[in-house]
Amino acid sequence: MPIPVSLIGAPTDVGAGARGVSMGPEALRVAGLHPTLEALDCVVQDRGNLVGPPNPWQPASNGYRHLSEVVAWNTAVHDAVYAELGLGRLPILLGGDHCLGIGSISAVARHCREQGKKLRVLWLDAHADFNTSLLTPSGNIHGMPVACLCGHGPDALVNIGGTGPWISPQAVRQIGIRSVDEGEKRFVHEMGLEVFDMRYIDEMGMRHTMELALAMIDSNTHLHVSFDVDFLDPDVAPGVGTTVRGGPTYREAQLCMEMIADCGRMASLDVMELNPALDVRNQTAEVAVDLIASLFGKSTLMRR
Ligand code: 5AB
Ligand code: MN
Ligand code: MN
Ligand code: MN
Repeated sequence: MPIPVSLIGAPTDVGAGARGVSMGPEALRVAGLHPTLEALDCVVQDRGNLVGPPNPWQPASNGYRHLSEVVAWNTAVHDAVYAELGLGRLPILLGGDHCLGIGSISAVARHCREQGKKLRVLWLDAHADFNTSLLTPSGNIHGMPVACLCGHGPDALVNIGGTGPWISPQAVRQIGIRSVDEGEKRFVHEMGLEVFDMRYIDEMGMRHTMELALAMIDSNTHLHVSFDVDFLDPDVAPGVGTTVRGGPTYREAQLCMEMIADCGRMASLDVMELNPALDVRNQTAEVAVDLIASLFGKSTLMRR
């Protein structure tokens, strides 16, 4: 059965520490995302790009950079993602920086609340993105979305689109983590987030990691994948603002995506933090599109 997919571009870097992820949506389109999905039995609608305020590039105030702009962009993302889910379509958010995971996942959680569905969020990232205004070393809100979604953040973000908190830490599985700030680390433990960090993946392997991350997902579970491209090792994905050495290889990442596809429950996706200004000949966008193809069932041996 063909899958109805909607592409939603969110060209902003208001939540990031480096400029340039605002060009991510176009780079993914140039790398052939739309035809790639169509070849995998998706019926694709490109909804174009959302609009929002420009990046004022100001220092942090009260622990946040650009809070009002971040709220405006996330409101637009929330509304767009929520609308696509209501149409029975699978939204793919093309970021843009990862602060937009707040708008996207709050919309998914709202949809699940209304439909009586369980939600599982896979957070593929080098970072835990669990900072608060008191813990953050930067004030950049792309380092805070998971905390905001769990109720730890400013009211305007915690309650975006309705009454938050939108998720509990128990709904989240983080994979690929290898850079967490000191205070953030303590808070991750305190809140009981389930983290499969790189040490875990090194020792246990990606297969075992994904078996655990996908455990207990049933036919009533909505699986959301939030893919920060800096999840990948910088050798294969240099085009991101915050590279961290020692990430999953190309094949480990492919296996991760293939196992998500096999579970058959992915119903929404974010592709975030791609920075074409730091890329070489759009190679990181091309790798991202390859991995998205695997998420949608492309398998090396055509098992389907
Ligand atoms: B990303 C850092 N922890 O809070 C902070 O790329 C980096 O969305 C956050 O994962 C990286 O500023 C945010 C140092
Ligand atoms: Mn992130
Ligand atoms: Mn990251
Ligand atoms: Mn980043």
